[in-house]
Amino acid sequence: MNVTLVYPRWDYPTFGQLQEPLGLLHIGAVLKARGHQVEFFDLAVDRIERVDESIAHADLVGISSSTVLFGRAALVLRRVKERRPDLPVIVGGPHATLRTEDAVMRGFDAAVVGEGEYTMLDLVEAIEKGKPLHGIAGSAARDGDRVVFGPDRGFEPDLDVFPDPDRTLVDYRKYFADDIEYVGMMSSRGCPYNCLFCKPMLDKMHGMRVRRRSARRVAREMANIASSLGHTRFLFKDDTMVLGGSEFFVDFERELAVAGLPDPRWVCQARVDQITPPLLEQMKRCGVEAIAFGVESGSQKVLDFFRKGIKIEQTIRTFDLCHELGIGTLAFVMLGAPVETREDLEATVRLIERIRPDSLSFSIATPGPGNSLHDYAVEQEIRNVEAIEENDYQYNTRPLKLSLVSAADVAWAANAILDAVPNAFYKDEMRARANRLAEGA
Ligand code: B12
Ligand code: SF4
Repeated sequence: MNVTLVYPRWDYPTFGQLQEPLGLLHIGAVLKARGHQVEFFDLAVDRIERVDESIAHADLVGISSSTVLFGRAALVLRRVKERRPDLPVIVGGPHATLRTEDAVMRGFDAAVVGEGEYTMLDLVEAIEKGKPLHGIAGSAARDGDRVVFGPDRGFEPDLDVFPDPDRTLVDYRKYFADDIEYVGMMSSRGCPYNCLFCKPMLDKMHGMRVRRRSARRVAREMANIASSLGHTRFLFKDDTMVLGGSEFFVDFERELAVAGLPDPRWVCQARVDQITPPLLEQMKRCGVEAIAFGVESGSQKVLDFFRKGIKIEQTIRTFDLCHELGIGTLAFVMLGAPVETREDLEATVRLIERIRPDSLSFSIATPGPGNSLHDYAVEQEIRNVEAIEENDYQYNTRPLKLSLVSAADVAWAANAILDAVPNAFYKDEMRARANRLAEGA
């Protein structure tokens, strides 16, 4: 079958190095392994007219969408159906997982819940055989006026059985910016923590248990990328790559050498409470250049409200350790908690001044579908934005009604933390966002 895969990042305000949508590259890989032909378009770098050309000879379209992109996913759906009403269009990714029924009612022929590799293959088989799409495990589809869910698919326990994401579908030259040339990787799926702005949503996407790929498979994938594409810098997108402690990285160091890639450079995300000196030293031996940490706030009260499960002292200790070992740091900060006061914002500014991250990025606490912050905001009647798709964590600046601070206070804190980090990436763009906060947009 000919399958057209689309990432609908169409006119989405973004900056910095674009990241390849790994989920669709995984779907592309399993389809190709079964002998299907795949064309892939990311509308951040490809013109929509190329999708029009592709669907002229396609048997199926697959779209991946987060919540913020869902309106754009629906536009692509409409455009496809205007040209080829007969062509099945399937949606997967975070929004289809979290708002499955809505996705089907919006007109998609099927919506995939959670991990998509096996479900996509079953849907393709059903289409090939002319069978109905409803009733397939891990998906939902319309049967007359009803949305019918297939049985729960669960999650593949052994991630090593999946093929590597198919990177031949992507032209990395379109993604790299300035000196930033990272190829995205994933060494695990899932996270055992319980942050208010993330859980239980993430469990629906990646399962309750953390599943890891073997160090050998990860190292081999990196070596293949180095030999086929010539890239040796990687960005691990795992939520909890360092959860397994030093053990994984001891294996990783050995496997990188076996795979013929002794000196890769990579960056990852981690929690401050996971870091120990031996772990950091072992990560350094494996090539870590920088780590991004969810610092979130300098107020313990706000951290506890977010159910973040970290202590301010752990943040300070971890940043000190990284500085000592020459490992770069990025701090993610979350402003706009409904319990936050001016004093809490000042504590956050002081913490950032104290830990001196090399770079920084701030978001605004946003009630997304399926996260506990959303339930809290509904209960407390403090949502400012009713339509969930209109929330986007950065550009929609007032997702919650804040009663303890003003928009100007939040903007002040955003500007002050940027002032404290002279070399933050994309500082001008973040400054512009901070200033929009002050306007109370
Ligand atoms: C890397 C990342 C980014 C990167 C790159 C995004 C990209 N191009 O992929 C950047 C930094 C740009 C980013 C930005 C944002 N992100 Co982000 N991001 C992630 C992260 C950490 C990893 C994504 C990933 O590659 N996963 C690995 C792949 C294998 O999983 P997957 O994409 O889910 O795909 C699987 C299934 O979903 C399914 N599937 C996916 N697509 C399709 C399509 C079809 C047809 C089928 C059948 C199946 C299928 O099958 C895949 C394989 O099993 C996730 C958290 C996470 N753990 O997934 C958050 C996450 C997706 N991001 C999130 C958010 C909120 C954002 C932002 C809105 C934040 C902001 N404004 O700053 C923006 C919006 C970006 C956008 N355009 O959508 C939320 C999404 C919540 C939601 N309801 O949509 C997540 C879940 C984080 C969280 N815990 O809140 N993000
Ligand atoms: S925010 Fe990070 S640490 Fe917290 S639950 Fe989500 S993935 Fe886990």
